[in-house]
Amino acid sequence: MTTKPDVLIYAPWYEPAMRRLDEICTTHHVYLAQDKEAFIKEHGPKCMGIGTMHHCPPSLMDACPNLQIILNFGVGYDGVDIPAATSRGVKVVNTPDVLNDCVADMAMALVLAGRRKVTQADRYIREGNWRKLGNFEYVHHVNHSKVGILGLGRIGLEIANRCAAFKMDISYHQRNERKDVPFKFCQNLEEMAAAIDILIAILPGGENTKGLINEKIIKLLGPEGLLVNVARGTVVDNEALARCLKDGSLGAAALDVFPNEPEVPSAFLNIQDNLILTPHMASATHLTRMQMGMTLYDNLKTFLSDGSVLTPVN
Ligand code: NAP
Ligand code: 8YV
Repeated sequence: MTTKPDVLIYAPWYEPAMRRLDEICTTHHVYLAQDKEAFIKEHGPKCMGIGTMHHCPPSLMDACPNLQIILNFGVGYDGVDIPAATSRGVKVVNTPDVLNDCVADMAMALVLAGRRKVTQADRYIREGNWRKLGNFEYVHHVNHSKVGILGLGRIGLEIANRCAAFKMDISYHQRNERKDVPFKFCQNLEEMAAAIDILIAILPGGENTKGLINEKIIKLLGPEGLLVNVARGTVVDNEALARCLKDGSLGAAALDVFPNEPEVPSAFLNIQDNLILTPHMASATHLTRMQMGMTLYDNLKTFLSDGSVLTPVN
C-alpha cells in the first residue's frame, strides 16, 4: 500500500471540492486548529503541498521544508509570494478561466444595480417611502452608455461581450493593445476616464496596480459616473473614493473587493445613497466554486503522476 502525500490546508475553499482532495492526499486543516502555529509546526514538515485562498506568506513556506506545490483557490494570486515560491523551487497553480463567466455576470449585476439604483429602490419601498414620498428618483441608463474596462484579460473580455449586448460604447485600458478585439484601446487611463460613464476594474492586484484608480481618475469619471471594482481593493484609493462619493464628485460606486477583507473601510458603511457593497462574491456560485476546486484537484493529481501542472503561475 502506498501512503498518500500530505497537504496543509491553510485557508479552506468550497467544501465539496476541497473534500475531494482526500481521495489523492491526506489534508491537514490549519484553520480548524486552536493553536495554528503549533499545528503548522507539527504538520508542516511532512507536507508537500499547501492549499490556500488569497494568502501564502514566505514564513508558511519555510514551515514546510518539503514543499513542492501551492494550490491557490482563485485566479488572482497577489496574496501568494510568487518570487518566494519560485526561489524555493515550489510550483504555484491557480484557477483561471472557469470563473470568467460568473465574474463577468457579477460585474454586470453591479453595473445594472449601480446605474439603476436597484438596492436603493428596494430600501425605498421597505422604508415606506413610495407611499409617503411618491415615485423613486430618476436614474441613469445602462444601454448605450460609455464603458471603460480596466484590464481586458480573460474576465475583462467576457465583461466587454456582455456590455456589447447592452449596446454600450466599449473602450479598454491596459499596458498592451489587443489585436484580436473590436474594442477601443486607450493608452492613457486618464483620457479613458474622462470619456466614459462607467469604469469597470478587472485587473490583478499587487504592487504594480496599487492605487491606479486615484482621486484624479475618480473625479474624471464625474458626478454622473459609476465605478465598479471586481478586481482587488488595492487597485483603488478607497479614502479618495469615499470622499468623492460623499461630496458628489463621483456619481456612484459598486464594490465587490476591499484592501483588507473581510474588513470594509468604515467610511463606506455610512454611504448608502450612491454606494453598493458586496462581500467578494463574484465567483461564488456553486458550479463555479466546484470547478475552481476541481481545477486544484486536477493540478495536484497531474503533479503527483508526472510532476507537471495544468495551470501554472510560475
Ligand atoms: P488576466 O487574464 O491575466 O487579465 C488581466 C488583465 O489586466 C490583462 O489583460 C492585463 O493586460 C491587465 N493588466 C495587468 N496589469 C496591468 C496594469 N499594471 N495596468 C493596466 N492593466 C493591467 O486575468 P483575469 O483572469 O481576467 O483576472 C483578472 C483579475 O480579476 C484577477 O487577477 C483578480 O484580481 C480579479 N478577480 C476578482 C474576482 C472577484 O471575485 N471579485 C474573481 C476573479 C478574478 P496587460 O498585461 O496588457 O496590462
Ligand atoms: C476568489 C478571486 O478567489 O479568483 C479570484 O482571484 O478573487 C475570487 O474568485 C474567491 O472569492 C475565493 O476567495
